[in-house]
Amino acid sequence: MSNPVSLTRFLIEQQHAGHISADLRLLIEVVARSCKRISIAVGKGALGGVLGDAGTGNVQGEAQKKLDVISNEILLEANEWGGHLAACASEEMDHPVPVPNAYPKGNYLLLFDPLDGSSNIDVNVSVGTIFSVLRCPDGVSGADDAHFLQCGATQVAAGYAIYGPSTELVLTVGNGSHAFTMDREIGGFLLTRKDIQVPRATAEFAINMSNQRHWDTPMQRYIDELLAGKDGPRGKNFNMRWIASMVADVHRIMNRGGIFIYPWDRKDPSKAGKLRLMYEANPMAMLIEQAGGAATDGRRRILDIQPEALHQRIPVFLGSAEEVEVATAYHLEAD
Ligand code: AHM
Ligand code: MG
Repeated sequence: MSNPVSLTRFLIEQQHAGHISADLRLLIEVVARSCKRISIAVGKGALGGVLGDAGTGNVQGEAQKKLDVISNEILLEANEWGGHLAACASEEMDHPVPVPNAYPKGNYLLLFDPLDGSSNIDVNVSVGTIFSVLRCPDGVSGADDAHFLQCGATQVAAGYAIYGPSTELVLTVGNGSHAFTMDREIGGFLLTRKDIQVPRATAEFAINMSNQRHWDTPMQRYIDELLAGKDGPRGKNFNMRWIASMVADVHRIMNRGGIFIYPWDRKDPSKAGKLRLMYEANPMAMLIEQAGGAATDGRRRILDIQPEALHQRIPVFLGSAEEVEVATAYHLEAD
C-alpha cells in the first residue's frame, strides 16, 4: 500500500476539521492501543494460557471466560490515567467505574463489551471488542449508572475491533464509518477502507435459526418469506450466515451487506432480546447508519431509544436498509 494513512493521522485530520476534540482523539487512540493488546492476548490462544473459563460470572449471570476478564482489565487500565475520561462501563462490570481520584478527570464516558462473542474464544473463531463514547453531563464528578442513560443518537464515537485472520478497527466519529487494519510489523492501525457503504439491498441474512419455534408472528412471516426464495413473495433466493459473534456478523455486513437479526423470542418473558442496548446495539447501530444502513428493534430506530438501565437488552435488526425496513414494517403491521 503506497503512503497509507495511519489512525493517528486520520484522527488528527478529524480534529483539525472540527469533528472531534483533542480529548476524544486521545480517547480513541487509547482504545485502539488497548485493542492491539487484546489482539495479542487473543492471538496467543492455548500457548498464552488464556483460554477457558475464569470461574466467575458477570452481572447478566453469564460465565466469564479468562479472556473476557483480561480484555476488561486491559481497557480499564489503559483508560484510567489519560485525563480524557470521567468513567467507564462494561458488560463485565455491574456498575460504572469512575476514574480514580489520583488521576485527572475528563468529559467523556466510555462503554464497552471487552470481548464479544465469548462462546467463540475457545474454538478459534473471530471475536471482537465493541465500544461507545458519550459525553459526561456537565458538573458530574462521580458518574453513576444514571449519567450513562443517554440515547444512542448522542454517541460522539463508536467502533469495534475484530480479531480475525487480521485485526481490524472500524470506527465512526459521526462522519462516516472507516476501517483500519492492524499492521503487525509496525504495530499500528492503517486506514484500509474510507467511507464504508452498506448496500441498500441484499440477499443474505444472519440469525440463530435454532430459536425459530420461539419467535412471534411477524418474525415467522419475515423469515418464512426469505426461505421461500425465488418463488416466494420476495422473488429471490436468500443465503444464510451465522457466526455467533456479533462483531464478525456485522463486519461481514459492513463488507458486503446483509441483515443481522437477534429478535425477542418466547423463551424470554421480559420481551427484551439477548443483546445489550448500550454497548452492543447502540455502537453497531451508529456504525451501520453512518455506512448508509439501518438499525431498529423491530419497531423503533435503535438510536432513538431512551435507555432505562445500563445493561438493558433489546431485539436487534440491522444492516442493509431495504431488509431492515421490510422486517420492521411486518412488526409494525402486526401491532
Ligand atoms: P456475549 O457478549 O456474551 O458474547 O453475547 C453476545 C453474542 C453475540 O456476539 C452473538 O451475536 C450472540 O451472542 C450469539 O448468540 P447465540 O449463541 O444465541 O447464537
Ligand atoms: Mg457481547
